[in-house]
Amino acid sequence: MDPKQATRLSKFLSLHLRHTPAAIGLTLQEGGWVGVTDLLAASAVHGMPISQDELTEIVTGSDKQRFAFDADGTRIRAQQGHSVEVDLQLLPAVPPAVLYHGTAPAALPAIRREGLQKMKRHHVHLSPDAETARRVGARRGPPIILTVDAAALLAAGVVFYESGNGVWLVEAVPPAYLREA
Ligand code: HQG
Repeated sequence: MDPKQATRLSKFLSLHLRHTPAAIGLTLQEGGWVGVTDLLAASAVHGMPISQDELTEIVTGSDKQRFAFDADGTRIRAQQGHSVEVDLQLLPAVPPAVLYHGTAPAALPAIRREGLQKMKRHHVHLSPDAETARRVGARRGPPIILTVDAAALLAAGVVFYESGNGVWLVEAVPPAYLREA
């Protein structure tokens, strides 16, 4: 598929599998799943026809593994990043001792004051390595990389979840657990 078309379809899927399923007549099932047939039909009706092959290419070819099929391939979901209320049924997991968060200079004063907040998403997103965090931060300008003392947060009782694509999710990170790299 032409990369521009892949990006266009991927953005459409992100929008409706994370944020506005109802806008194309979908309801996310428990776990954030929707039927593949329902999704393809709804997309076509709403001006974005996607073939089964294109969908498979987006799911398997996405650099960030944004989407996943279920075991028998009949349902699809976004792995993380939702703003709609959904229980992704993620299991608590033990994170690496250090995690990273990439952000923008403009957010720093507030982050120093309040720590990392989940803002519009369900969780704060943390990266397993500094390079990934740099890329996340660079979406908003020159990136700032923060180091998160995940071991200390875990010891303090904070629950960590790992999304299917290697993003670590937490409710919040207080300023005491952050260091500016
Ligand atoms: C910042 C993309 C002010 C936070 C990426 C970030 C990632 C605060 C922004 C994934 C704050 C929220 C997630 C506070 C945090 N005051 N600003 N107290 N606490 N912030 O997009 O982590 O392409 O919701 O630093 O690659 O940037 O969607 O989160 O700048 O993996 O698959 O508030 O989204 O993946 O922004 O990105 P976001 P994020 P996808």
